[in-house]
Amino acid sequence: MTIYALSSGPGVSGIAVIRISGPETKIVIAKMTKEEIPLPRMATLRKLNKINTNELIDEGIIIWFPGPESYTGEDMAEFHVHGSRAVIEAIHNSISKVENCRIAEPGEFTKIAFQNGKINLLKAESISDLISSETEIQRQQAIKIMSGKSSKKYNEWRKNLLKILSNVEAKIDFPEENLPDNILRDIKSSSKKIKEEIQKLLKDQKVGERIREGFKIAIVGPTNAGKSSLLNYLSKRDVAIVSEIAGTTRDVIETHLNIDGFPVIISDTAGIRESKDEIEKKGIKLALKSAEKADLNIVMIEPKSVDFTGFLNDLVNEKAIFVVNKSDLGIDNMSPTLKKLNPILISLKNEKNIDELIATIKVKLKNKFIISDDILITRERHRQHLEKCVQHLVNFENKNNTEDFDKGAEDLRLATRHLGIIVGKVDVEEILGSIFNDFCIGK
Ligand SMILES: Nc1nc2c(ncn2[C@@H]2O[C@H](COP(=O)(O)OP(=O)(O)O)[C@@H](O)[C@H]2O)c(=O)[nH]1
Ligand SMILES: [Mg+2]
Repeated sequence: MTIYALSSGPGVSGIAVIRISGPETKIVIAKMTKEEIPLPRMATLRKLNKINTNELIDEGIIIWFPGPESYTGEDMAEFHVHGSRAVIEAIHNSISKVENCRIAEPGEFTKIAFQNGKINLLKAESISDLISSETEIQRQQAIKIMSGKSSKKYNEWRKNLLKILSNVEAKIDFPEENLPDNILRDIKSSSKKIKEEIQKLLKDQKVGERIREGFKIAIVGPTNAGKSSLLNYLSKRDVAIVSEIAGTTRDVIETHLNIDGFPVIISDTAGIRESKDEIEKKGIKLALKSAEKADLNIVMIEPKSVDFTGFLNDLVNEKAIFVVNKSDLGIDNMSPTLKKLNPILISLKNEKNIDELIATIKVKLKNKFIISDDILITRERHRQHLEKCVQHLVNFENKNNTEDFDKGAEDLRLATRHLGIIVGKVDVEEILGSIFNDFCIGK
């Protein structure tokens, strides 16, 4: 089967790139150009005609990539044509008339590249991350994974575990030959070393996932403090309704921001107070949940409504920034409890001191995003397999008896398998769908 799709972004553009991959690629080129196939990897100007009628569609560049030296490993071609909807549609239409050609599914080019051993699973995922990266730090992270340091580490752990496994299996196969004590000790200490390295990686504060998904900030506090006003100010548009009527915000309203290259998802929440209104009560519950899930809470209060006996007290922790809004109304006597929290005094009305708040947010973000290691866990999928790998290694360590060796071998096999799944070195059909479906068509 040969697949084709628009690989450049949708919409009108100067140039659009249509990619074709599969055994019929050469036939498509021949039928549409009625000329000889261009030299491999040489940008070649050609007229593209409708198949069957020979009517000229457009003139463009064709690049012919004979397999296996191509992205997918199959025969491939790129048509660089003028980026109008009509041109793209006419070309798609013509290719579809060639037997065995069909439009590609989302992520299918990359899936074929993976299936043909051109890239591993981590690289496939990082290509998807790079395509969807919106901020500088997301791009840096995706390119880091693409360069393969994480895969190298996972493969190295896996290789070492396989070596241990072969020693253990030798013991099972030839029980009469006593393994020297030092080999037994070596087996244990190398598996322990790998386990500890993975555990260290797992204690990463989820930086990689945060960068990929966005750092969560919740604006919480009592009603009417100016939470929705802050969200609107930060996102530079009216996302949330601002009103002097207390209890206006009920749903959690999220917007995505780029703060100094850091991806942030900021959410405005319902003001917290005692309420009899069922819907408002639901909103308050959601607000408290958002605060709990967030990486950072901006706790907004106004000078009049500072009561630390209730929920505010629960929000005092290291992920909170306390902000007193409406400083334009005058702040006479701050309570000692509030003073201790070093609140930032701002006025959204007069746009006073908001710079300081943003600077504080940035410092907190930077502290959370410090990456000391090149190896990053960027997806929950990787974390889960690493955690399972550790579990099996712990099980292996707990088998002290040589009679337990065949069970120990199974522990090691499972541990290895989980590392293999991350890079795609085992039978992974079942997880492929979920990964490549995240792609858009043409990738
Ligand atoms: N005087 C003054 N009023 C403000 C300030 N910020 C917001 N407000 C007003 O306070 C009311 C409540 O604001 P809102 O953002 O809806 O608060 P929320 O309930 O916490 O979301 C609105 O009438 C705003 O115009 C400020 O800095 N000073
Ligand atoms: Mg509000």
